[in-house]
Amino acid sequence: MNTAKQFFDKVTRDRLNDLHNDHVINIVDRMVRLCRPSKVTVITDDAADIAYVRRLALLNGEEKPLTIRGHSIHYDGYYDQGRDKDHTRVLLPKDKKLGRHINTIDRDEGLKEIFDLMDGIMEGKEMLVRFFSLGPLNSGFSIPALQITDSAYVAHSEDLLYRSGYEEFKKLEGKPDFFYFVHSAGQLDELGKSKDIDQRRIYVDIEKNRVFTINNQYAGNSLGLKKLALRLAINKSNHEDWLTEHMFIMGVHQENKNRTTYFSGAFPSACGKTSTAMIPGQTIIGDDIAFLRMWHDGSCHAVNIESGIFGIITNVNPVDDPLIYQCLTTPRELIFSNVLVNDGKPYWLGMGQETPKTGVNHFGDWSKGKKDTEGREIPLAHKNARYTIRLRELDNVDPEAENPDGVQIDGIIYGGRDSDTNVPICQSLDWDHGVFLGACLESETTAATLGQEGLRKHSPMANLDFVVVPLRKYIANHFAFGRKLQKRPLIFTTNYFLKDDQGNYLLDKIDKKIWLLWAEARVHGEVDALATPIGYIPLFQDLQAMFETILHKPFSRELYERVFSLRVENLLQKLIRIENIYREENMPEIFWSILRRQRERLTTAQQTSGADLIPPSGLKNY
Ligand code: SPV
Ligand code: MN
Repeated sequence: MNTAKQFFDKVTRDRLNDLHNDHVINIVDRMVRLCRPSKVTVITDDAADIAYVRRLALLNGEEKPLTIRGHSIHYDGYYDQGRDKDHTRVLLPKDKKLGRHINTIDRDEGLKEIFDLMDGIMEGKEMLVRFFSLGPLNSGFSIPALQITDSAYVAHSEDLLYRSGYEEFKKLEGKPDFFYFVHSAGQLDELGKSKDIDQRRIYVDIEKNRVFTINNQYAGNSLGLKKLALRLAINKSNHEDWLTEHMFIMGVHQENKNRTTYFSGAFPSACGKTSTAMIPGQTIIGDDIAFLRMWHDGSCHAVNIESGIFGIITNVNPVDDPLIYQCLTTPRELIFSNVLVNDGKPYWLGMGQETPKTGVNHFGDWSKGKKDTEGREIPLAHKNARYTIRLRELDNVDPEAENPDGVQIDGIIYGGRDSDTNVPICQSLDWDHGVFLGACLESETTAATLGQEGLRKHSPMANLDFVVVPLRKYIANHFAFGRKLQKRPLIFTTNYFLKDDQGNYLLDKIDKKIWLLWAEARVHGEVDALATPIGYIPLFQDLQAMFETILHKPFSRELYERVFSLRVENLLQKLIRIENIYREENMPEIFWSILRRQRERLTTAQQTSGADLIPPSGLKNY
């Protein structure tokens, strides 16, 4: 019989044995026997080991060096450019029910299928075994995670995005309290792309805190610690008493005020989450995933489980995202994915400069006008093309980013891509109302997931794709979390995407800085607000002054009246959609009572004003 031992050299064996954790050894053993790599390499926290991973990615062609020092390019497959929701399934034990929003497969059936597909999947390849910490080192928030992969690109990306945690695993003292992820890019074609794309599978086993993912390379599918760990952590936190959220964490700073106020914010993919966290003048802790817990003093503390950014590069240009642009054009360790490369230089959509007519992109050799096999014109780069960097590379990283105690969160933002319904910024009436607004979040789909763009989709707390517990449980956990807190963060909604009838955006991208700073001022009780049926909105004179002093541009009363109008009919329509979604979810009564009151307030306003669209000047204070 094959024993795992024959694949291991002494160094590998010693490194595993040094962890004194039989669970780890058994998992690695089992996966080696199943996947049959030609070599197994265990990576510790040592700088030389970590450098080996990057070298390997360059050596085997998964990444290619670019002209600027430290930059490299990786291409996922042409059909592997976003999260694959159809093939991401939760393995469901016979006695469990989770809810309609979750794509499931019978657990026994799923395990059999995936193990059959994984049989010998790493033949001829090197298996990398890596250890990470989801969250800061030495932190009560954090969860150790074991990653097994045959992709040096995946292991390298994770090195940029997560804290190395080999030593953290030793602290487990043999316990099985960790997540694990097994990935294989599968058979590769001559360009290094995953060949068996029809056998792409991402199977999430919440029973055993593990995920198997094969025949893919796009980070949202392949990197265990990103969206796969998010799903496992949502399951764990919702069976305990804390929150795992699809949120940035940032320090908000008013000019001339010597304080930092921490906010977290949940936005669906490609809706301004990273660019909010990277607004000039602010500091970033994380841009994607946060763990939130009640702290000893009754406040809410949060940590970033990551230590890097896997950001969308489309439309990053010196005007709209100066900090990110600067970082993408200077030497540092950085992986571009799915952009066009010409003469060692990367090009992407919306970069604000001339782009070449030829090069190599996610399709292969590209020239302008080239069509794919379905006859569609291939853009110069994919809309969901990305960059991967370490946060500590950035000048605007917050000094508390590695604090094992996290930071105190005083404001929470829920934002969606919504062309015609919500106002640019609104503060909820209270915590429960804020949870309700988060639960009602809708957004128009983007290229970050495979499938059609521009469809309005409901995504509670921008987290629906990852919620692997019943929605009732997930939302109820939010209500309960706030109820326990003695110092509750204020909750806001934002919408950066309002459009006029011709489809033009009504606001500039940079205007989001004002909404954020207004919210910060609300936390400190420094500005008044107008109470409306949907919550508190800013007063014109405050915004006018802020636009003037902060952005040095005028903000007209006319624009204020327009963007802060209550689109009552659309808001009421939205409540109908929300009601239909949650009707089947057996929601707690508090949810329904908030919805009823929200509807009553809107209907009364509609009747009082006799209009479907009520500008702030037409609203009486509620
Ligand atoms: C997102 O799409 O929300 C991301 C990138 O953060 S992915 O890894 O694809 O999830
Ligand atoms: Mn995300």
